[in-house]
Amino acid sequence: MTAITFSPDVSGTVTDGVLVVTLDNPPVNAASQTVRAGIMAALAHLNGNSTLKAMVITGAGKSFVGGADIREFGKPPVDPILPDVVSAIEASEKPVIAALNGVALGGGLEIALACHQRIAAPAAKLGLPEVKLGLVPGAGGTQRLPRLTGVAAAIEMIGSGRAVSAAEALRLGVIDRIAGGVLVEEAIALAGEQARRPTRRTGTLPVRAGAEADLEAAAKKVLGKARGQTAPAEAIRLVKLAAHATLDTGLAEERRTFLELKDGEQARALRHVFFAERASAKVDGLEGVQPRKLETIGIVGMGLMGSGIAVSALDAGFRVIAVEQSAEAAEKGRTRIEDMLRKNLVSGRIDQTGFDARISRLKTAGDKAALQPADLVIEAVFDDYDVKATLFRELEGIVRDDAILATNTSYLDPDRLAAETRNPARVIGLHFFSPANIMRLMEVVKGAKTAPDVLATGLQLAKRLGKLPIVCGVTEGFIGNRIFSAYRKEAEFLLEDGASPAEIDSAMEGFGMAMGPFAVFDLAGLEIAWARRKRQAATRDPAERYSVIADRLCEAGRFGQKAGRGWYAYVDGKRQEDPAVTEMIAAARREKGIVPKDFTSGEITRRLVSAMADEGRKLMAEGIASRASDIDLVLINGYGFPAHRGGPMFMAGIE
Ligand code: 3H9
Repeated sequence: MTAITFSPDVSGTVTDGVLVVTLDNPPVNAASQTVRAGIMAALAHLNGNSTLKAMVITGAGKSFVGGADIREFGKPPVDPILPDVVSAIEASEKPVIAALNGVALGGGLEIALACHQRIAAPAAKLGLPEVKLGLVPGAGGTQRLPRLTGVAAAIEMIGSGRAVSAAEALRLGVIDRIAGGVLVEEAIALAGEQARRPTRRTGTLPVRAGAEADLEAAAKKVLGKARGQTAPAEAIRLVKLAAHATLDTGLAEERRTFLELKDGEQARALRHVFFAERASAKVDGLEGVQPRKLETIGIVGMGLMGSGIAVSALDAGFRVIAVEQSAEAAEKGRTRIEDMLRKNLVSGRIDQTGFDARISRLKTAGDKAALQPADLVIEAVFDDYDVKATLFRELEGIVRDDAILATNTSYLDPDRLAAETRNPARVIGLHFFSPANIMRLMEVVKGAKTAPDVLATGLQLAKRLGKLPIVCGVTEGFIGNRIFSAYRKEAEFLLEDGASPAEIDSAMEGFGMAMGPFAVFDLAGLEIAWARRKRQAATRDPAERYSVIADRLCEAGRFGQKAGRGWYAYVDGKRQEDPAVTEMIAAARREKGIVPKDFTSGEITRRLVSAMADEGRKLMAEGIASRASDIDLVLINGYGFPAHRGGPMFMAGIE
């Protein structure tokens, strides 16, 4: 069988009169210009050659097509553009079958939707994730998908950007078959069948509008999560348009919207986040370093954090040994972990078999000696230096010499802790965020003496847990909490200068933060930061600006939401402004002779975001963060910074 070359990454072979076209553009078969040109050449070959009756398109490697080539988005489009390729596929005289061997995302699914039949491998994943890049599908997705699934399902899929499994795609009508055996062979057989039938073109199918209530419910769900993003609402508008406009009108409007969004600020920011995530996985000095074997994770402390870490590790398939100080405390911890797993069972996130498997991999004990088989032990005990130092020394006498010791401290110095042990090279910081089974961010703290394979193992653990690991050096609070402290300080200076807690919170929420700073301080409790400020008092530069308002709140017992009062008063759990706090702020202003001024929300957000970026600059200069984009990812994934703004460093233009 001789291969026909259509472009550098598109080739074909012929079997039983069917042209089998393979796209081969590693790493994910993105629909780059040469792929698009290759498909056009293959279509011309198919329709110009009387010995051929149909065509199958499939992908080499793990992906069918991972989408349009995102790297081309900053540049002017080059012909043939994807919408034209997709239209040419749909218009083909002879049938074209999509054989979906792996992920078919964005433009990849749009190519498949224009094919006349779709058959998928059982493990294939299909989706239109463009909204996650601040876009709408730009090659017919908003017009063709509803013709197959109905409007409500298309709103949900496109508006959320969620990928579906082959089984769900079949149920929704996105694909026609799931291959039971060899995908391409079955696709060739399907092509043979189609060649004898009238061609079904997705674009000519009527749209099942469905019940208005279902449609509105789907739209509401999508918009509820969109928080300030433009693309999801635009996607809904376009899908609804499919129900009453002609295909051509719908496609033209989709293209116009796609191009407008593509050059917008939100899409630029989300593209930055996409590439930032890929860049964060590349860590200098780890090329060729093999991570250590990880099967059993030990956890010390089964409070909220330790239990969350245990659930995350059980979810990822690890064996977990979790210990507490006594059998009674261990039993309580076990109940907490089981309750968290049961919640996931009830919500349908895991099934009974999955629940049972997790429980069977969990061992709890009231004695640290049980940690002996662990490959890596994470301590999640009270954040006190002496407690942790004693624990690390004890662990050295229990675990194997090659087991890794990880601290989940938020503020203590992992290098100092490591120095308490005989082998500091096996100590690392793994800073999880609470709730640890949900939050995606994990700061992986590289100590001065952490061995490269220990760091590589920390990163691999994070990846297996489905987390986003960001490597950082040792500093008080690491990347996230150091920036958060700078943010806190600046928010308090803004109070002194004239803004109120509610004005600042409302400005930051309008900007897109999940919660405003003062609401967050109250939720987290004010006492930990107070204790830290007291610790730092002796070494603080007297010339440095310092706001006493938070200290006064703590002195008055206003420790936050749990205490019923903090920056706000909480009446029946509801947050409201408190005249007592207003007076404390006014008093602090008077003492410093500050004449309060009015701030617009734009001024508030600019000052706070600049304060974050300034601290980020310092972290880079100190070598704590290796890339500005890593800092953006920490803020976005751990502190509720809106992804569609790209992060404080992106906003400040710092690369
Ligand atoms: C679109 O399609 C618009 C259309 O509607 C309209 C057009 C007119 N382009 O994630 P990984 C790179 S919008 C360019 O680690 P995995 C990535 O940067 C697009 N490059 O692999 C990385 O490079 P490097 C809609 C891409 O196996 C490498 O591939 N599509 C693209 O864990 C490996 O990536 C999407 O939004 C791309 N489209 O996951 C899908 N995709 O090694 C985005 C990846 O140099 N992609 N790269 O750092 C994904 O979700 C995942 O990459 C995927 C593979 C699931 C495909």
